[in-house]
Amino acid sequence: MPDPSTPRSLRLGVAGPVGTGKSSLIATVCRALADELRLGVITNDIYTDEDARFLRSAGVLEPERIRAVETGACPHTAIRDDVTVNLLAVEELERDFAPLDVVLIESGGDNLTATFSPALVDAQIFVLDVAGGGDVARKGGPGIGRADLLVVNKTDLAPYVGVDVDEMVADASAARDGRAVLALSRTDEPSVRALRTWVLEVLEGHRRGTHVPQDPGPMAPHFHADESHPDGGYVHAHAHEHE
Ligand SMILES: Nc1nc2c(ncn2[C@@H]2O[C@H](COP(=O)(O)OP(=O)(O)O)[C@@H](O)[C@H]2O)c(=O)[nH]1
Ligand SMILES: [Mg+2]
Repeated sequence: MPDPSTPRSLRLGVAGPVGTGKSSLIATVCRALADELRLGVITNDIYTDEDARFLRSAGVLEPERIRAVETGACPHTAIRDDVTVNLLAVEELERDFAPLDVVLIESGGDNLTATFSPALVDAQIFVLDVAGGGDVARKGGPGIGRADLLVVNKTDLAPYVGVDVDEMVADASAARDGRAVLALSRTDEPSVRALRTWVLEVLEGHRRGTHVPQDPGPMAPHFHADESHPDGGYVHAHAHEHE
């Protein structure tokens, strides 16, 4: 039986479009904190366990502490609308390696507007990269606007893609009403230390009971063109009731 006096792990979601560096960021967090915290990782891929295999091969955590959820189509659904498979995976991991301090959950990364449900995670990071263009932060969306932390990733590439990092961070900060924004590169030590500090602060708040999970809000209604519908697509609205 778990000790009821020990708070359960901090469940930390990492969302953002494919290729922005979510798996790499998780590897970076594990590398920075594995000596002092007990960590676990859940990945979400549509058809494969590629992210889990990448993280196991990075050697930053015992391979058994990294588990893959295969979501089938629509990976955003598994982190937002029906979180059952993810919750079961998190709870199993917490039970098998009790006590864990932090479980990192990587989203399938299919969509710029996908966010985690607060029923699944206590806090979430949204990851953009400079290669996606300097104006993407300005375009907004629930993750960019209201995730607990917005990461502008791969700043080492900025000179090659003609992006002004300071400007991108300023645009992002404006879109977030001052919520935290971090310019990150895995090759920039001070930025990795800042990420580590942020995770430790959120964990501290979670343990003290002062951290309040936020719901960034649902993604925009959208179509899947290949799904059969008389109008040529299936409206996939993810309707939620909000207070
Ligand atoms: N230059 C650079 N490349 C990075 C950085 N972080 C990740 N990448 C690369 O970006 C690509 C996508 O990273 P990955 O973590 O798999 O992205 P994910 O799809 O969001 O999980 C890979 O080729 C990584 O090596 C970074 O800080 N700098
Ligand atoms: Mg990944």
